[in-house]
Amino acid sequence: MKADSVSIPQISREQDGRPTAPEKIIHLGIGNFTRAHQAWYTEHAPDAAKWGIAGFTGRGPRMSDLLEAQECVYTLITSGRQGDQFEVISSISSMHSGSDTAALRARFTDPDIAIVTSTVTEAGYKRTHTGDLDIADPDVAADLRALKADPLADGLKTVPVRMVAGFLARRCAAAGPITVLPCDNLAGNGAAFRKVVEQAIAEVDPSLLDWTRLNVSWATSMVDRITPATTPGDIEQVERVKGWHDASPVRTEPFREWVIAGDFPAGRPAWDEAGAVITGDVTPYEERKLWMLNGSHSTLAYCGSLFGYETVADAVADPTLRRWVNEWWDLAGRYISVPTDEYRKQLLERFENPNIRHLLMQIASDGSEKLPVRIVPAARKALKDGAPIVPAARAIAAWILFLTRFSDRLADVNKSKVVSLAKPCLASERSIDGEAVRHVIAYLDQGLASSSLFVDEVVRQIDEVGKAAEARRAS
Ligand code: CS2
Repeated sequence: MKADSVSIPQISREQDGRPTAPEKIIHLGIGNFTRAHQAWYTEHAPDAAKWGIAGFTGRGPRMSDLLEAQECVYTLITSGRQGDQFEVISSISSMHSGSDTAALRARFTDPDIAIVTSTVTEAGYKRTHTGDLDIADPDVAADLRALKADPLADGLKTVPVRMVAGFLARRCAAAGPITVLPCDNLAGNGAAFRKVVEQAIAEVDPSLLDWTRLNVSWATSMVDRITPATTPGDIEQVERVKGWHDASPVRTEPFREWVIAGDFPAGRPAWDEAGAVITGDVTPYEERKLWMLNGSHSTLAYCGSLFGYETVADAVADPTLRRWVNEWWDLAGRYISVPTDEYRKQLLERFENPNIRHLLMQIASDGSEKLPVRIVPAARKALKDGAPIVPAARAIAAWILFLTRFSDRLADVNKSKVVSLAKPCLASERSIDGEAVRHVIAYLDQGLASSSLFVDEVVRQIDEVGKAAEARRAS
């Protein structure tokens, strides 16, 4: 197949990759992260030839269109300080739009499917602040109605209800046990996912709960690999270096980590032989990763954008921002039960990687869903202990400033709500409205909002971060 008039051949499975493996894993939410992470681990497992992934996109069909057109293979560019390495990943066997519930149902009824994995983001769980399924969400409500009326309903929009559709089909087909292994960036993702799916089941057909109790095993995992969005430069580089056209290569860092806890009654790839850690308790690793890596990422995303930087590498090179990151790590590190010294050094090196252009704007998206899992838990602990709270208040203050300054470029699933809450905080040129600030904090966490000490510190930090950003932009 020719990609263009200059006759660059398109990447293909036969030429550049492996034969299609039989589908045994359903993945919900295929994006660049999964392609650099779970698909990499599956590719590098010794039994890769037996474990193919049926990929479903999270939202629109874009990624399935791109990958289907090139037989689901793509180039992974691993960018370290020393340069780039290229490899073809063949572990995705088929691609589908997330809304293709018929294709999803067909996979669930297949007894060979042993695992469902997900990277649907915090927002994809459709949770309320209490972690329950948000049945007032219009998409959730519409999906529940549709599936209740017709167990073969197509075009479902929300992940918890899509899972119910899959389980209904699997029960009907008596296709046997299955493991659900979420790979989303939130602590206790197995229990969190289970809760919303079981609540959706209770709404649609409570009798299915007896089946899921016997047939579904809920695993938990911590995932890590910094993976920016694909750029035109990545596509050009692959053409130049490898001599094939790939419309959707993925650039990632050399570092990767996957810690998994759970049972796999229908088996799993030998991911551990590719470096994944199988353990009984993921919690300390999840907290270390979420609070330290993702918490400092969010701090850099908001503060760094206000300072006028575009990438993580640029932001972390700024002495003030680097100090703020270290202060946040001091706060979070107190509450993490696994070692953090080496981890901190490694994080700095990863953030500084000059060959990864990780855009702050990409990380800044969906702060309303990210801050509650990245900043709030350690902030609450510090407040309770009387420990320093400034670094946590600073992250939230920077988010508030960011919401007011970048509302035109902001991507957030709760955008209109959070922007309207943030705007009154800085309604007057001269002063910050403490009550309005309390309301924004309450959106993230009621406990923090009920502490005047914390609210006052966020007010102070809005002022300090704002002034520091102004000074930096003026310099
Ligand atoms: C980032 C993460 O975009 C973000 O919010 O913090 O995607 C981060 O790069 C990954 O969790 C790294 O594993």
